Amino acid sequence: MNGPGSRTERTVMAGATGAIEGPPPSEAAPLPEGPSRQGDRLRGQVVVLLPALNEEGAIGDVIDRIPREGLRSLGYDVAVWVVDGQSTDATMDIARGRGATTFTQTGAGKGNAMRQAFTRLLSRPGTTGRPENRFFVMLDADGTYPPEEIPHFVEALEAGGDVILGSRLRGSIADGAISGLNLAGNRLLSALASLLFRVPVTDVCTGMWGFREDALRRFGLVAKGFDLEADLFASACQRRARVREVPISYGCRVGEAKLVPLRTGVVIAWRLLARRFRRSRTDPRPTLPASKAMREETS
Ligand SMILES: Nc1nc2c(ncn2[C@@H]2O[C@H](COP(=O)(O)OP(=O)(O)OP(=O)(O)O)[C@@H](O)[C@H]2O)c(=O)[nH]1
Ligand SMILES: [Mg+2]
Repeated sequence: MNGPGSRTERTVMAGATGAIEGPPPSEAAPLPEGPSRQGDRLRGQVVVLLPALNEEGAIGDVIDRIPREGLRSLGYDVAVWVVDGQSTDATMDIARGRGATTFTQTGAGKGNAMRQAFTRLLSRPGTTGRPENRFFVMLDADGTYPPEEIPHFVEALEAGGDVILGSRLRGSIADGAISGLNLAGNRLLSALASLLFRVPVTDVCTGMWGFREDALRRFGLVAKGFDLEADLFASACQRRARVREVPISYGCRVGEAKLVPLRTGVVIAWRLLARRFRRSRTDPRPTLPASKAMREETS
C-alpha cells in the first residue's frame, strides 16, 4: 500500500551474518562504542520490537531506518528484536543479516507473539541493570510506521509517560495508506476505548507504541491476535499508567496485509468491552510463561 514516511536519518546496522544460538545482545554483546559508553552518559537502553510475519519486502528497510546513532547520542544503547510469526519467506534471513535478534513465537497471532516476547525480555535485565532506564518501542515491520520517530517516544517516556501511543490521526497519513473503512473503524474504536476507560485516545489501533519497563511489567495481557493494541490500552488504563500520545507519520504498506478489517474490528471491540466489564477474568500475570519451544537467536 505505501511508501514510507519521512526519512530524516538512515543508519545501516553492522551486517553480521550467521545466526548463533545464545542470549540477546542485552546480556551478551559488548556495548557499542560511542557517546552512550562515555562515562555516565549511558542513560539507558531502548529495545525496538518488530512483530513480523512474512515481511521480506519491508523488514530490511525498517531495521535500517532505526536511528541508532541518534539514540546513542541521546545516551541509549539500542537492541533490535524481530518477533517472528513463523515466517516462510526471507524475513528472518534479512533480519539476521542486519544483526537483529530474532525471536520466533509459538502458535499464531500478533498478540501471542508480543506477549511471548515481552515475557522473554522482562525475564532478563537490560544493559544498565536499572529497569527504570529500559524503554521498549514496538512498531509494525511492514514499512508503515516511522522508525525515525522513535526518539520522540523516548523523549515522551523521559518526560514521565509510562505508555506512549503513536497517533496517526494527530500526525499525517499518506494518500491511500488507510482505507476509508479502516479509518472509520479506527475512529469508532478509539471513541469506544475513550468512553470505556475515560482516557482520551485518538488512535487506539496504532501499531507504534512506547513503554516504560515498570509499566509493561504491571500489564495483564490476554490478547492473541490483532486485539493486542486494545489489550495494551486497556491494561495501561486499568493499571493507571500515564498514557500519552505523540503524532506520527504513517505510510503505505509494503507487501500483503494479514488483517481482515471487519472481523478484526469486532475482535478489537470485544477485547475492549471484555477488559472493561470482565476484568476479574483477565490473566493478572504480565504475559504467557516463556516456553522452551520459543526460539531466539542473536546474530
Ligand atoms: N509475530 C507475528 N507478527 C504478525 C502476525 N500477524 C501479523 N504480524 C505482524 O504485525 C504487523 C501488523 O500486521 P498487518 O498485517 O500490517 O496489520 P495492520 O497493520 O493492522 O493492517 P494493514 O493496515 O492492512 O497493514 C505486521 O508487521 C505483521 O507482519 C503474527 O501472527 N505473528
Ligand atoms: Mg500494517
